Amino acid sequence: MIIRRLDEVLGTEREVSDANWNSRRLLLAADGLGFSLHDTLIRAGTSIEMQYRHHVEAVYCVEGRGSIRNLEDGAVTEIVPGTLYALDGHERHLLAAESELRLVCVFNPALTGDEVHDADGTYPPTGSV
Ligand code: 9YT
Repeated sequence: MIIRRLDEVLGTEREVSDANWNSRRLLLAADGLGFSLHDTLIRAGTSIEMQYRHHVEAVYCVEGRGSIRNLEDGAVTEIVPGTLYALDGHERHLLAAESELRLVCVFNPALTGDEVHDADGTYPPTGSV
């Protein structure tokens, strides 16, 4: 069994940031579960265009307010605490944070650790970082 607390991750290599987000990676590939699990903060007022070409991702909002636009079909969904979205089709999407969003993110395959978005808003295939 793995027991881990957020404060053990903060300030370590499991805490990865870019200009718009701060991802606290509680579970990674090395933990051997087949998925990674992140407690992620999205900065208020930012919009991030992404497409995870090599992963599926589930995102569950626990704090904040924003929206997601599916750029494949234009559909916009409000995000409030209790909202889940799952990118089961590698959809290109735009995530907008009206206030700071706190999101629980699950990736399959698991991220290995230090992935950040490339210019296309994607992460490399697992094993190539
Ligand atoms: C929701 C989302 O994909 N945000 C970007 C950061 C990413 N989820 C991560 O690595 O935690």
